[in-house]
Amino acid sequence: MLDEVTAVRDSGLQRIELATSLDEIDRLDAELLGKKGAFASFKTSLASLATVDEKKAAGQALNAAAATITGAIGARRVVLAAAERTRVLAAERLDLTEELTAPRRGHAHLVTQAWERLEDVFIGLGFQVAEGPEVETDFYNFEALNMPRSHPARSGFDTLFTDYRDDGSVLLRTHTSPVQIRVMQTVEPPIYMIMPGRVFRRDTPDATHMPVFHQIEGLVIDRDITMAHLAGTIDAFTKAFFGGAFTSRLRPNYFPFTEPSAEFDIQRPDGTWIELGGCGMVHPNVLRAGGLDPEQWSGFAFGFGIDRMARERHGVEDIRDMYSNDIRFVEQF
Ligand code: FA5
Repeated sequence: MLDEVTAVRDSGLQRIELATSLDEIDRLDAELLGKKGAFASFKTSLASLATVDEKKAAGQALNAAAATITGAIGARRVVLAAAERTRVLAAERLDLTEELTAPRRGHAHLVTQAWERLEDVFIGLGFQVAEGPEVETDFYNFEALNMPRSHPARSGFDTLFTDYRDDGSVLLRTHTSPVQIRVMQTVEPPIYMIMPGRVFRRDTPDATHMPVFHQIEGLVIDRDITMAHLAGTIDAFTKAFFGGAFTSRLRPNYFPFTEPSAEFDIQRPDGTWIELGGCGMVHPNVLRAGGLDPEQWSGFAFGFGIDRMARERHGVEDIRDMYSNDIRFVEQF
């Protein structure tokens, strides 16, 4: 029996030393020292020894081996508990120095860059910048722009209405043209103003359309302003924004708030054309709605899509990509 005790003690000590977790130590503790463990069964078999001396010698050896095992388990527990604690602390540690040591620089969004560049170009041409509200009244978005309630051109703007007052009189502006009226009502001519901003339409997103997009409105009111001033301004702008290899043209069109009206296209260096916006001579009814006398003042207005310009300038195929929030796409510009 003494040999057996020694063998169990030695193999036990070895396994304790190799244990890598507190769970494993608990299992070994039960297996060796527990009520149904190896040492408990040795104790039971003491009774079967023949002489008192044998019992005494085996009992002492058993107690000594059990004490050795108990000590080894306790010591290994301390080591494993410390390792476990270090591991948990490392896993839960918040590395607050990370941002300081590896800063990542962001930059303005593609559309914001185009917006700011447009402002720079027009400020260089002598214009000032104004802005208006995104939630507008029917009066500013339609009525004052020569589109009374029954006007068929209203249906060309897929309007998003608010439920404020429930009569369709408060809406999300469908274009930046209402800011023309707000400017005329508050600024004494001569007026050389641009009005960039966000606009909303119930348009289904596709490669060239978004339901929320951006326009830049232009308004010039002075004495004896003609269509030639409009064409010259648009061409100067085209070259300043896109580069000297681009030209522009006006194509006859219809807008209720300008007469005559035109669509404004630019020609790429490869000879192809792309439509960027609308323009024309401010309609007398619009001047009147803005509180100006059409006999004294004349002017032109234009409205371009900023998103389409950003798309064109950077060769982006699908306007939706600019809003996908895919950092790999946005970081290219
Ligand atoms: C207008 O909104 C007129 N207010 C422009 C205007 C101003 C004409 C002043 C005359 C005088 P239109 O609906 O065509 O016009 O829109 C102008 C430009 O906005 C378009 O040429 C296009 O570049 C852009 N645009 C229109 N709808 C969308 C859309 N869903 N997504 C992105 N860009 C759009």
